[in-house]
Amino acid sequence: MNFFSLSAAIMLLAGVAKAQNPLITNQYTADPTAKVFEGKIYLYPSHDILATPGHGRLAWFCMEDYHVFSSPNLTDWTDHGMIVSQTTVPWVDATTYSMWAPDCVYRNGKYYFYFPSTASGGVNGKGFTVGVAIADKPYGPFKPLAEPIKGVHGIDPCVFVDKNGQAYIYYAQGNIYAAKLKDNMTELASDPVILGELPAQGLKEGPFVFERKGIYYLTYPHVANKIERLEYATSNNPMGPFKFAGVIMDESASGCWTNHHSLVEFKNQWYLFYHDRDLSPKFDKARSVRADSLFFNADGTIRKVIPTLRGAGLTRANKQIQIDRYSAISNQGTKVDFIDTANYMKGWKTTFNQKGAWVRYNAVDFSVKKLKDIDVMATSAQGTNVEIRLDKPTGPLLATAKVSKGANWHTTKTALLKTPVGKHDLFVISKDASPVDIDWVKFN
Ligand code: FUB
Repeated sequence: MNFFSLSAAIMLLAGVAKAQNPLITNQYTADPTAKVFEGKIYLYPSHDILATPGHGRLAWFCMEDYHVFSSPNLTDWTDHGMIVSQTTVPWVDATTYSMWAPDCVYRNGKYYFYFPSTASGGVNGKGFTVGVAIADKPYGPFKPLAEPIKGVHGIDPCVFVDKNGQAYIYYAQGNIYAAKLKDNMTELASDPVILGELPAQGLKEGPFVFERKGIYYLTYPHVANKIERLEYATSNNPMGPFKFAGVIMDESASGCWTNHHSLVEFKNQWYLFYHDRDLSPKFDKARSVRADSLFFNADGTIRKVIPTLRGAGLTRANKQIQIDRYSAISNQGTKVDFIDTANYMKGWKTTFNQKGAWVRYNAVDFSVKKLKDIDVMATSAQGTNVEIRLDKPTGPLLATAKVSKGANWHTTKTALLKTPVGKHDLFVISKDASPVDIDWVKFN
């Protein structure tokens, strides 16, 4: 690797290595399709950007390209960079910034990336249609086909390849449509039909189909009330009829109008990938991808997923542990806010303003050797003491950090009283009433 490609690789890794929610914090990401390819999780999201005069429709979705990300462990994420752009697809009208929710599947040695967008006048009718880009590797390079798929009018493509090799395409246009695909994966083999057996009222979009233990699951966002929630229906046939089976995730607590998702099994655990507006609290069309564990009941029904900040990945003790992505907090005296409301991408801080206030942060990996001390990145006007304990508020004391008084953020280094091994939950506890803001803690 030469100097320039090494620097580029380091840049792509920087800022995206997150074990918590949201997963990607250096750009907006939405509509996550997660797949397991070559032993890793590959994430194919949409890429929200903010429209500016002359570039996209103001105060609306604005998406010009796609990035692909991968992770060997749900903790370390690599951004492989841009794979398809509105300017590199021959049929896309590059003034529309409408590269909406994509999917990617593997078939016969190739990776097929499906994406909706708006065609230049005359191609395949007006409005959204679906194109295909093909690669030899899950991270590209992807070569877009010159024309979109004939006969598909809609958004949010999902392609499912059944055990017998038959491929199906699902997409949305108010309702959810399904059709068979030919073996070439780029042409319809049957006319699209509406899956009309789903709840009749309210927008349905973002279909994601998979099979588990002989049950075909059609999962989809649905506006059953005022904004989208994630629902699912099941069938014994990929073309249906599907029977409504339940809600996977309730409407967003933040009020994000859309949700869009995928389900994936990785290393014997199922995960739900979805999105919310973590990095854009005032504008819900600049979204961020999240992941949480998902569980099936013995009868194949899906247990509702409660969104967490902590997410699904283990956090290594010697990385910055963002305790504001907590697993639990004390009933009183703990608050989480943005560090800088002028730049939400700087992330969050935890404020303690009461003696005994605490944060629990689950699943820290202490398999790192020779840990000697801990850094606490904090600021406290009057100065204060912060305890770090393992597993419970009265668990083994690792250190008491004496945060000195002052207006600036600074790290306080404290020698460890014990060296933990294995996987533990971490408690960070305020020992005094004087307020303190904490950005992160990190073992060295
Ligand atoms: O990202 C644009 C659109 O918002 C998607 O296509 C929908 O599923 C919704 O998430």
